[in-house]
Amino acid sequence: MQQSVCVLGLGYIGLPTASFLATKGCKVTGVDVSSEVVETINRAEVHIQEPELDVLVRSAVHSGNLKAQTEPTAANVFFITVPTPVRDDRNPDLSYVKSATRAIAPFVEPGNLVILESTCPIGTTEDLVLETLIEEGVDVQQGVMVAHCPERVLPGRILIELVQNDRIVGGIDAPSTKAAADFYRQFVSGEVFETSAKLAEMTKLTENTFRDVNIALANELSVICDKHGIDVWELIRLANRHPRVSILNPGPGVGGHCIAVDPWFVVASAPEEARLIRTAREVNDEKPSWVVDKVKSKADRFKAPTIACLGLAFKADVDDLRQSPALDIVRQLQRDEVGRLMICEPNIKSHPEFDLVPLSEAVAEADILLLLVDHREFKALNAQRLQDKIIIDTRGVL
Ligand code: SAJ
Repeated sequence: MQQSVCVLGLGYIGLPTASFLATKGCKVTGVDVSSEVVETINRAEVHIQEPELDVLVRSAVHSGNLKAQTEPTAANVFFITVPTPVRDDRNPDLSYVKSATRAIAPFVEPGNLVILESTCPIGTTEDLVLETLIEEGVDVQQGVMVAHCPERVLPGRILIELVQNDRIVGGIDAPSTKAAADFYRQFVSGEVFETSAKLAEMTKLTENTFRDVNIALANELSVICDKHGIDVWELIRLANRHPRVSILNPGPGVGGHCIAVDPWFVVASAPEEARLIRTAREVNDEKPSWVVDKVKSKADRFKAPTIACLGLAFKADVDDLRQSPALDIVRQLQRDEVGRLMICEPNIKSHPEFDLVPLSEAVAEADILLLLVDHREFKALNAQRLQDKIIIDTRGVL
């Protein structure tokens, strides 16, 4: 029997998942609250930039197996892939998970499987998803299965990692765990590990926290090295020659919608205990202001400096500006009128706040070259052309 799947939330995780399952023969309904997103997908087009995603979506829609709409429908398997942001008070915002669960409740029947893929605080699968289904009148005792299987894909490599990464699957009970794990085993080449819902939730938070804490170490080292006039990149390269040392890269701060967010879920769940995790978040959050101060100290030498700001995205070779430290830095420089800014972001066509200029123009006119993102275009810059510029390279690529 053909499996029917309903995917709630057609963003960076939901759209690749829905399209991938459709090309593997599942009958997929993709659901998004935005009618613009729905129309784009039904035209076999994409609203997000990710390598090969356009090809996959085209093939999924043309096969007749992927249809997008604004309301859920009946299915054997429901995926919840909606955002779980952090609020200004650093507490998780689970309102999208709640409303997605409410939206599917009228369609969930005995034997169905509900999988939460969104990264979430410990206990969400049981205390929010399961409880909401019960509140909405779903008779979960009749064999409705609920599990958490956190997404783990890296933006820029989503379609590869969707298939190849190992998966952690934790159900609310043994049948849920088994059903969800068996579902993934049909499609992924990585290993599928079975555990409890809570442990699956904490595993995902731990992965992103590990990275945040390690980047914080690198960022702190970069500030210390600057004070001592030491090249932090050389330092890390040499220290990493030790067989048990592997320091990550410093940068202008940590961005995106995952690593800069998820550790706060751990802190919120254990505010007294999560001391290192909180401090790491603060170290990374303070880095953009440190970069701004650095630019100001160099700009002071000029009457009216032109500053080329290279990159706005949160990391290399993506068009995603969410929680981007580069964007934060450029905004601070503009607000403080530090100089004439020439902003270059090759991955987007335009920006509502800033005029974007071509790279060659920015480089030609700059007194100060501020490299904020290690996009491939910037890595390829000819050192000869930069000789007379002051370079502030937050990514260590020039
Ligand atoms: N960054 C540094 N230095 C580094 C590595 C990264 O400053 O050495 C910065 C990046 O520039 C960026 C931020 O950290 O601003 C995050 O980038 P990333 O590439 O480390 O991670 P994301 O946010 O794109 O994706 C992460 C991944 N998690 C892990 O690698 C543990 C991905 O596998 C998750 O699926 C994703 O979060 C998610 O959705 O949670």
